[in-house]
Amino acid sequence: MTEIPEDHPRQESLLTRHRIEEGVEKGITSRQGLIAEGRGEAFDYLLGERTLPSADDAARAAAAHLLLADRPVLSVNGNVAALVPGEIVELAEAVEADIEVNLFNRTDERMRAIADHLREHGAESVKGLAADARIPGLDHERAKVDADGIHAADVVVVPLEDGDRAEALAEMGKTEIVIDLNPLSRSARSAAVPIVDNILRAVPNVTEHARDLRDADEAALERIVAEFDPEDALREAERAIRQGDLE
Ligand code: PTJ
Repeated sequence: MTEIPEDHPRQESLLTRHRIEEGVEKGITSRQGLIAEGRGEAFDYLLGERTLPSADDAARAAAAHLLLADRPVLSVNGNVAALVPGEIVELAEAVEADIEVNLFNRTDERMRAIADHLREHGAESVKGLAADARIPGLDHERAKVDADGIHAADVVVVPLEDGDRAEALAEMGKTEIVIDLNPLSRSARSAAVPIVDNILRAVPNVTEHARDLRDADEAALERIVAEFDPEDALREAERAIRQGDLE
């Protein structure tokens, strides 16, 4: 790849593109993942490539939900694995969550490549390969989940998701934490906690909040959860995108 100078104004996003490209070359990310990345980049540009205060509140509420959960699971697809493999493992450790691979464009090769990639980044166990349960009401590959993973989870983190599964999981009564740069997406709109932020910033931010809240008692965590309003968070993100005050 062409060397990207450190002072290049788009250095960060060019490096991110390169990671996604590498993911495709390694058989981790789907080719559609390239398109998803482009869409995300456009929203991030309009947000000023920063974490809005409302997204930070959402990350804190997400951390509180995860710490309160009995069976939290972090769902990983090809873009997530390419962009934040080590950060997902750190979050899983901080909140004692399982990691499960769940793909829209599911093949055995990609499932295995992603599980291996996550193990190389420190994951001790990776679910998703058993696929011994189904999410009701979904007829595509994303319906395939592990009975002791996403199927049994009470809180699920679903980053960069398509709307169908997000809605189906919400229908199953699970608390959903969605990370998506598009505040108008169906996934963000069906989430108990929509984090409208780049996954590169959002995952480490949730981990930081989780570490900060590690010693908080249940009542304090429940207060953080109760005080968070998903409608406000979506409205705030949409306002920032529409009104944009880019410097
Ligand atoms: O790996 P697979 O087979 O499961 O496929 C994964 C993709 C991402 C290809 C699939 O889920 C898909 O097509 O997703 P969509 O419908 O394009 O939705 C992806 C959403 O993620 C869009 O709303 C994007 O704006 C958003 N997005 C893209 N990149 C980022 C992002 N959100 C946060 N951080 C990003 N870096």
